[in-house]
Amino acid sequence: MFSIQNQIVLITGASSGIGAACARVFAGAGANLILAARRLERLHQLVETLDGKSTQFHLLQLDVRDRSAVESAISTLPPSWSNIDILINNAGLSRGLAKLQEGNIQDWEEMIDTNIKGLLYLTRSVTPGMISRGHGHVVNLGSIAGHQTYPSGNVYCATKAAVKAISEGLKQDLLGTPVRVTSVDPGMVETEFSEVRFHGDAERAKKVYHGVTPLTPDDVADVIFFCVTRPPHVNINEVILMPVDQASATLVNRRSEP
Ligand code: NDP
Ligand code: 8X3
Repeated sequence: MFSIQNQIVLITGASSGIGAACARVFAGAGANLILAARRLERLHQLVETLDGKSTQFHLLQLDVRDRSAVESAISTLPPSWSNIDILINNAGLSRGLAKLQEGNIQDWEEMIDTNIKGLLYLTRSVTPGMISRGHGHVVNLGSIAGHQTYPSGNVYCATKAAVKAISEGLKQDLLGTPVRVTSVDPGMVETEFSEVRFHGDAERAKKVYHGVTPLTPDDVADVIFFCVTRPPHVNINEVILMPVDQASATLVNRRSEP
């Protein structure tokens, strides 16, 4: 097993859900963490709850949609933080659930700018250093939505299909280097995801998980941790994980209806 003790791990979207769970798992294993999100206060709160033995933290208030902010955040990292070993491209969101012909164009742009362009900006800024140091791992958060489009999921599903293509393309383009690429593609995970999708409608968001046992953010973080701790010659390209109560993007076993 590859130890991540003292490895530098950059997690985007660490202020909530899967990103925060990754921070907990990696801190517990002694990695040094760069935690990025727009809500800096949330990152401070998270750090207070983490109990990693020798873990150090560097917090970045960062909107991944802002190309120059991403470039500057990475290029101005203090020297002790600049050699990123693992990049977890987790920041992402869905906005709305509407038929394409009725869709909100601002919602589309937010998803495309965050889930595709933000992920690309980070990857473009971080991977050259990994190549020159001869060491690194990029983990992208895809989704079952990148494999199967569901009704009214149109643009969100398209962004995750793009993440799938980007992960495959990056793996091809890094061939000949030791840098690894993994796409972790979950089904239903209970986080703030649905509340964000429904623009803060908590009641509607709760119904998404009604009558099922969804994945937890910790379940996904465990899988990510497994992927990055394989021996250096092993690359896990893609993992699809879903709850036992889910069989596809649209087929969910609900024991009771909301
Ligand atoms: P959460 O809403 O709980 O967390 C999303 C995180 O992304 C937050 O920390 C948020 O931080 C961050 N984020 C959003 N926009 C930006 C931005 N412009 N710049 C920087 N950070 C941003 O959702 P999840 O934990 O569920 O989502 C994490 C990833 O997992 C996403 O890519 C999502 O698509 C994917 N996923 C989720 C599934 C689910 O069912 N929950 C299933 C499959 C994949 P802040 O607002 O502070 O900036
Ligand atoms: C999040 C899972 O199925 O709601 O990517 O799109 S789903």
